[in-house]
Amino acid sequence: MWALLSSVALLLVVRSGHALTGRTAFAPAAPLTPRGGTSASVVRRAHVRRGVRMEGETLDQWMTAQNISPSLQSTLTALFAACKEIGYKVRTASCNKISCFNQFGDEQLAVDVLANKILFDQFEACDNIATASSEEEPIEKDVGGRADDVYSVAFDPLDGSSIVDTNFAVGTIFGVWPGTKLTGIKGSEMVAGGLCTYGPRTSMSIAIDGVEGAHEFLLVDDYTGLHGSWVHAATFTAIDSGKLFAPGNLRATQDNPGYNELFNYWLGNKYQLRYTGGMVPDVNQLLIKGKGVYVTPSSPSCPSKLRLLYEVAPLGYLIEKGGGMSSDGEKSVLEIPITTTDVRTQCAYGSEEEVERFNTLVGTKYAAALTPAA
Ligand code: AFP
Repeated sequence: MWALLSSVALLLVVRSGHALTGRTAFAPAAPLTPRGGTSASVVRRAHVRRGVRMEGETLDQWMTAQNISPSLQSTLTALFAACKEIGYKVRTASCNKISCFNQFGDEQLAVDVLANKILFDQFEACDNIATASSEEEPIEKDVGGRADDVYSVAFDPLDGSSIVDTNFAVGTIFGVWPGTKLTGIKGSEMVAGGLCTYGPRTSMSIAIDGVEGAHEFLLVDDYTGLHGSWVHAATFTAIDSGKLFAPGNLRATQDNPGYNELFNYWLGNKYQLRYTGGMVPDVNQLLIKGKGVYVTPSSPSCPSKLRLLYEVAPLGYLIEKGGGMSSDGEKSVLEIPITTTDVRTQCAYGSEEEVERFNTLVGTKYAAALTPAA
């Protein structure tokens, strides 16, 4: 009885705290601090109340413990807040045969357009973000951050928009660079990069400069009506050899003999096919499973459509920090100069052994024509 009463009391405190602050369910930066408790204590007590024990620090606790600078913390908080909202919009979208839509204000917007808007809105409200560029709007856009310490963010707001109607997992990809520029840079200069997966669960995989490994955060229900809290769930430090393959741009096997040979190697050696056609879950599985390989090679008739700034470099940063390797056929994708927002490249991610095999069999024979002149 006492347990039931205290549960109800906790719920009321949380609800009234939310109502008093007048914040929306997806408000960014400031953590919820209801009277009589911190956000962290609310999350922990709420889980215990339902008999579910979620271990792990909240996002704020974790970032502070990792000594991440306040300016980068506020940048990442804006990103996590946007992804939480996009996850909710994807979960609650309605779809026809071509697209999925959701409400934004009084408008019906396709979810990829909505995701783009949500990210820009969050970034414009963050004084530490100076420039942002989206695969949907491939320009360097001044988003108003004027703090002493500023960052620039490149992102693909909803990768896999062609599979969102089939309810496959989709995701957001992002890279964060110091300063105000998103061209004339390299992936190796990133200070954070990662992806958010909107699948049965909403999860964030992120790597941050100065923090060892790659890290997974899960969006868990905190029973506050705020659509969940981010909790640190896992650390990834190794991608080992293992017979799992994800073959992107498979049509290129028809006129890239090296890719054809690589594909036949996987089949002949009884590798396990794990490919959804969504780059976010297809690459993220390498961290989760701790093994395997993802490739998108080019061929004369089917060049890779993947963009270095919005997809290839951020995922290369994540995979390399998570203990794996990336390549464009000969070198790390983090070493390719990002001369324009439109540079495209083939790529491979995975264990050292698998990526070396990609370099040997696929190499760069059909990669040269990919990068448009600066
Ligand atoms: P969409 O956003 O247009 O659906 O493209 C997604 C994507 O760029 C990437 O997420 C996939 O890895 C790739 O396309 C899959 O395409 P193919 O396997 O047909 O090359």
